[in-house]
Amino acid sequence: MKIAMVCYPTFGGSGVVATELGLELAKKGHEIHFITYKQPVRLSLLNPNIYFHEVNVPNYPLFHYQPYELALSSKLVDMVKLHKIDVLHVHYAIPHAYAGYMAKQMLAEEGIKLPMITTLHGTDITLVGNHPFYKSAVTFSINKSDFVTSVSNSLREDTYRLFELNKQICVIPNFIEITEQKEMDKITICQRSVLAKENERIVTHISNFRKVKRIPDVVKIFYNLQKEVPSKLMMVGEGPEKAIAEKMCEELGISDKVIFFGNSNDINQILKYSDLFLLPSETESFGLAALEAMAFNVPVISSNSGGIPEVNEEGISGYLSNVGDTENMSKNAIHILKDDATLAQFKLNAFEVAKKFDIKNILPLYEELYEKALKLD
Ligand code: GMT
Repeated sequence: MKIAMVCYPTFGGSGVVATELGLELAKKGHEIHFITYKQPVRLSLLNPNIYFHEVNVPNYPLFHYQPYELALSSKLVDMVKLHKIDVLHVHYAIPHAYAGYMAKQMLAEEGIKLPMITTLHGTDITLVGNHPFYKSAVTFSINKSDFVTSVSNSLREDTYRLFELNKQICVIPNFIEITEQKEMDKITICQRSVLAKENERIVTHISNFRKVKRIPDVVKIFYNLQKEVPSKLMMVGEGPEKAIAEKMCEELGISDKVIFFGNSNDINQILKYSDLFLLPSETESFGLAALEAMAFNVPVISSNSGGIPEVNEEGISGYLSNVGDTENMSKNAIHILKDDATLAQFKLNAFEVAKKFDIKNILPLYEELYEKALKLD
């Protein structure tokens, strides 16, 4: 099949999911065309069957806002005709489903059929899409998609609750490529000693440092934890809350125990040495970052909101607490890290739970959907 993938190319879950899905489909012989404004961060163009088409939005001074949707829908029309694309798969509804629908309509005028699948990822529904300024257009474009998927049951429920939809939403959970232990051992770019002393535990948080991630909670949990268990905190990512976290660490006198990496392409190296992952988010449709950690044997301390309970299993792969209950989160973190035997058990469990989301189990669900889309009249 020839599939066009539209996504956000930056660091962030939906772009990562789209990229990994495209790469895996390409390995199976499908031809994948990424259409977006920049090469997605995890996309290597050296893979056979992978193509990247950049959407250019010329800067015209008359416009206060440059019309990205227009440029994207035009590019889609051109690429579909040029490469004879069979199916369009858009990730994150805003504005991709809307631009996709416009492309579909333009192509229909020329007698070209383009079935469209929209995958809802989270904030496109729960935070941004739900805003009154966007709601009508988001509702319209979801209803006009041929198939709609969501990355968790929780997100499906939220979508039905927040929008008036006449479409069925099919849940296809996010996935992970499972790296076996011997493969993990081969990751040697960075030494553990660069991150922490031998007697220190390594605690990690990875995100885009937005308000929804409750970054101050990450710092509070770590502050309580390091009083009981010698440890270091790895803060990976960039975003508006990063400066707040740096200031908090300084005020709490723990700056020497916290490393701020910024955006990193070496997440695997950091996760390989991590003992605990913190995800105290306000809401999270899935929590891909937590799953990525679990696949590296890292247990998770998280909030119990949104789709996180579908990924992090209470008392098995980690613990879940009410949003903002940093005392409970700290207590649970200390419990996991206090002795080696407990930590070893949680590490094993985290990996076992992560295996349920092995890409090998999830990919066929998407392929089935593409097949169905091809058969649409
Ligand atoms: O978390 C973000 O703010 C980024 C956002 C994205 O689209 O990149 O993440 C959402 O999609 C991810 C992939 O499906 C999910 O794992 C995240 O839980 C979800 N974020 C939220 O719901 C806040």
